[in-house]
Amino acid sequence: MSAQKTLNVGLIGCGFMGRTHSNAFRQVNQFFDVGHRPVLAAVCARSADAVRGFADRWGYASTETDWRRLIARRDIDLIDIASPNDTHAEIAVAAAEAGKMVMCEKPLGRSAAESARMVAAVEKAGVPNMVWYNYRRVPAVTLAKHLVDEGRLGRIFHYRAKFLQDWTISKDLPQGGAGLWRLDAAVAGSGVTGDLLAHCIDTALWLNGGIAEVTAMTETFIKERMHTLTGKITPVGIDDASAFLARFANGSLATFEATRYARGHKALYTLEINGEHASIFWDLHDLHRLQYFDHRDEGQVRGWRALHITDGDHPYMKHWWVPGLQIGYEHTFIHQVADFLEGLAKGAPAAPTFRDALATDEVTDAVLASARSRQWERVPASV
Ligand code: SOE
Repeated sequence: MSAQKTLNVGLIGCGFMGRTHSNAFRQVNQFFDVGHRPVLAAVCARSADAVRGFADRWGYASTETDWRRLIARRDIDLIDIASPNDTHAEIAVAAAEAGKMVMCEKPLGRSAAESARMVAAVEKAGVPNMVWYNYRRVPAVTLAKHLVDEGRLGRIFHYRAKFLQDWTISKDLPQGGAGLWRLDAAVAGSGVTGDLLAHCIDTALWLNGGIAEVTAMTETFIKERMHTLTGKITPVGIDDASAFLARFANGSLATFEATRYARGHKALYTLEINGEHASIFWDLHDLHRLQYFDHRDEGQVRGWRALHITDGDHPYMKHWWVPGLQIGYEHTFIHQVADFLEGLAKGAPAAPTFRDALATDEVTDAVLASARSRQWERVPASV
C-alpha cells in the first residue's frame, strides 16, 4: 500500500453521534486500504469537563470549547459536525469558508432553505463534503441498491418504509437540553419527520429516484412539556408521528411512516420494494439479512429467500471477518468514512453529498407543508 496522508479531524459534539463517528475514524484503517489516515486531532464541545473526558476516552489529542477556534486552527483538515441540528448550518458554512472538508450529521439543515445555504458554501469553496446517512451502508441495503440498479426487480410499483420508536411516550419527559434537544422544535427543526423519516427518505431517493409529490399527516400527542433549560411548561412544536403517501418520479407509489409512539419498537426501520419481477424487504433489527422474492424462480421452489449478507462477495464484507460472521450498526459509520476517503483519493465525491442531502430536506419540507395545508405538495427537484 502506498504512503498514507494524514487527515486531521476536528469533531464538534460529543454525544451519541460523536461516539459513532470517533469509532469510525479510529477503525477505518484497520480494515480498509485507503489513501488517508484520520487522526483524532481535536474534539470540541461547550462543556470543558465533558469534552476532556471524551477526548481521554477516545484518544483525541486536544480539546476546544468554541467551534470557531477549532475552525480557525490551521492543523485541522476536516470538520465533522455531530452537534444538535441548530448548529449545523453556521458551523458548516464557516468551515467551508475556511477551506475545511466538512462532514455533517443528518438532517443537513433544519429546513431546505438552511441546507441550501450549506450546499452553496461547500460548492463555492470546492471542499469535499458528506452527510452521515449511515443506513445506506448496511451491506444488505447496499446489496438492495445493486439489485435494483441491475434491473432485477423490473419496473418498480411500490416503496414502503417505516421507522418506529417508543421513547417519548411518557408525558413527564422534558424537552430541550442535552439528550432531549430532539424534542425542541427550535433546535431540531422538526420531530420524527427530520429525525427518522429523513433516514427513510434518503435511502428511498437512493434506491428508487426522486419523489415528485407527497400528501402527509402529522400529530403531536403530548402538547406541552417542561423545558429543561427554563424549567417552564412550554408548548411542544415537534411532530411526534408523521406519515405520508408519495408518488415517485418513476411512477411508483409509496407509503412512509415514522413515530416515537409505537410502544415496543425501539428502532424498527423497515423498507420494502415491490417490482414487476421481484421484491426485497429489509429490517434494521435483522440488519444482516435481505429478504428477496423472485417470481422468475422455478414454481415449486419459488418463495422468499433470506439472504445472509456475510459473504466475501457481499458489499463491504470482504473487509471484515470470515463468511457467516455478522457485523452491526457501528460498521455502517466505518463504511461511510472508508467511502469518503476513497472518494478523496479518486477525486470523486462519495454520496450522500450535501447536495444529495438537500434533496431529502426538500421532501421533509414538503411533508410538513402538506400536513399543514392538508393538500398534496410537489417536491422541487434539486439534484
Ligand atoms: C433518534 O432516537 C435516533 O437516535 C436518530 O437521531 C438516529 O438518526 C437514528 O439512527 C436512531 O434514532
